[in-house]
Amino acid sequence: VPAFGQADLSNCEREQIHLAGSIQPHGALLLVDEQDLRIVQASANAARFLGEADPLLGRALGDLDGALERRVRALGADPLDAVPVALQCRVGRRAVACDVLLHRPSTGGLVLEFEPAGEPLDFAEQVERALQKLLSTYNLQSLCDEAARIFRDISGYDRVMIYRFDEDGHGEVFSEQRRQDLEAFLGNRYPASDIPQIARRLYERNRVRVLVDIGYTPVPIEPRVSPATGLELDMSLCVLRSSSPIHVQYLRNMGVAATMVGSIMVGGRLWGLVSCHHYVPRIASFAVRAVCELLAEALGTRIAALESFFQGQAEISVRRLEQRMIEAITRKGDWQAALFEASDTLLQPVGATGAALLFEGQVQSAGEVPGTAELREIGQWLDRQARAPFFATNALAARLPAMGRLARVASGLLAAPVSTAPGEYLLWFRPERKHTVTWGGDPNKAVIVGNDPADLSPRRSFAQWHQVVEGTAAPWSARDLAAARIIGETVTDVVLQFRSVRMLIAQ
Ligand code: BLA
Repeated sequence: VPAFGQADLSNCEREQIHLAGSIQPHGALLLVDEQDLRIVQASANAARFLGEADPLLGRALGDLDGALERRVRALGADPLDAVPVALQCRVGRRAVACDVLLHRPSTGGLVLEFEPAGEPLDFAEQVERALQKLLSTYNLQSLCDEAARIFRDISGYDRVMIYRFDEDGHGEVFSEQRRQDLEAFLGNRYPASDIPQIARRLYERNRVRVLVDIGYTPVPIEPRVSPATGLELDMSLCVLRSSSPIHVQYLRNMGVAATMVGSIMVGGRLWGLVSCHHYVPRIASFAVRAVCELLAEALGTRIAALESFFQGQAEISVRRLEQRMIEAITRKGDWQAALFEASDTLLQPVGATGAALLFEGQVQSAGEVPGTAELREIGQWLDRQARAPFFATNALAARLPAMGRLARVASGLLAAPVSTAPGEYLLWFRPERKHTVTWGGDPNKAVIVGNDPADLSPRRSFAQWHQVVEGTAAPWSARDLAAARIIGETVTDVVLQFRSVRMLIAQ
């Protein structure tokens, strides 16, 4: 496992970023013993930052600031493990106002992080207006556009992106607000490997990260290993934590000088990020970060609400579809026409771009689908598979190489048998992801995808994404599968009724 700062592009997925052992220099960090509040570890700049002439190790916190010590003691067994607690203090002879964040790391002791106090800002009105706007938005795109505007207003960063993950962890710039003269990143796609799993898990806990100046020299924590525990400090929840050098290089190659990134959590999962870039160094004070954290939380909650609303809508429209088909049968009408006449109801709940019905030797379709001969071939191939009630893939060509030439329209396939007879299926299709996005420039133009962090860039990432998603469609979500399953079962019922009605008539 590569230690912090030792990773290259071949193993950066496993870099121990929470054991950074160093901080950014705009603040200072102390680790104190939880019992006697004596200093066990300190960032190398701490004495100077706190205006202390003598070395800090071994001294009591109260020796630096009696009031701070009393307040730390008063916190007692507050739930410091999950969220840092914010305090204020004044340090040094000039009594410089500081924000102090206090938390209990998994490796023991108490961490105190000192930062210059931000300007006293009153966000109450702005926050109220922002929440009202977020709550009165009824579709995902306008919600995220509004959120990007709000974050840019409040944070003042040059660029704010709402970065959304798909089921495979690949990312898309879903929404963007930027300074007019900056190149647009809206719509760009990046592979999951740009943000390692370890980092994603960290971001579920630490909801706002700030990099104040990409050009910084990290300040080491001394001693690196705690003499009390023999462990390196777990910096998961430290706001001053040094960032992975690989990520810093990535940002440097983009010309970015400072970032603030917030986590968007939906249903307990990291749905995406609010990623703010600035082109000169920039500090986001504790107050600004706190407001952004709150708004990111509100955004996640609103996204969850919209998603469950759409889920409800999808269920309703599937029920209507069912009704239409049953009515068609009872009126001796054409249930297949009923299924295809409002093709949106057939496609939208499943998130498909095409659908086809293979039934009694006939083929009907809607949207983008392969040709009739190929559809029949797929049906025959499905017959030869173990006859599960349901089949799903997002890389059809990997399962059925003959379909490679159809990747563009049919990389994703969902199949529900509609009867026990061979070759009778309802099919849904999705296109290859590669072809679902455009990019300013030729994505196939050679881009070095070697092992050198100096080559990291959005262009390289996009080329990588292209390679990774070759021959695959966006994966079917649990929701897509559920909707398809319901429609498939409905059609199976309808087929049964249709055939028994026909038999009755024939007798
Ligand atoms: C972290 N990489 C990140 C983060 C983003 C990106 C948003 C999270 C930063 C944070 O939350 O503070 C990626 N940033 C992007 C992308 C854009 C952007 C795609 O602005 C596009 C506009 N990074 C790589 C590669 C590796 C890598 C190939 O590109 C290694 C496999 C590693 N990325 C990497 C690491 C982190 C990271 C280790 C964690 C940084 C940290 O928190 O210390």
